[in-house]
Amino acid sequence: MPVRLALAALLALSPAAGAFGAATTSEYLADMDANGDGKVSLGEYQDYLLAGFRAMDRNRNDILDLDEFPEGTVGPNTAPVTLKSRLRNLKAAFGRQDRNRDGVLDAKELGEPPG
Ligand SMILES: [Ca+2]
Ligand SMILES: [Ca+2]
Repeated sequence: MPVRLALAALLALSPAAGAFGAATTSEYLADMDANGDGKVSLGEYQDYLLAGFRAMDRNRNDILDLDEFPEGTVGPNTAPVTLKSRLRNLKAAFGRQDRNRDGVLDAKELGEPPG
């Protein structure tokens, strides 16, 4: 099976991956909001956005090695991505999106792109 098809199949199997097609911010929030309290905590945010990483990390070593990247996305400067660096980046993005700094994202904050 070509790599791209295999990846698409993996993403389709991942429950959260389909959520990227969520039509509205409130659907997006509901998909991320694992405990249903109407807000998205850092843990929920990271879990949701790591679904793609986990689907791509075929050998489950918490590193996306270059041979695990989708075909055609690896350039001369592409470096492997570690789970640790991905978590750090997501934490930084979460912090930028949490405009009122209360430690959670509400629907309004989710609807605004991180600035
Ligand atoms: Ca790996
Ligand atoms: Ca907030």
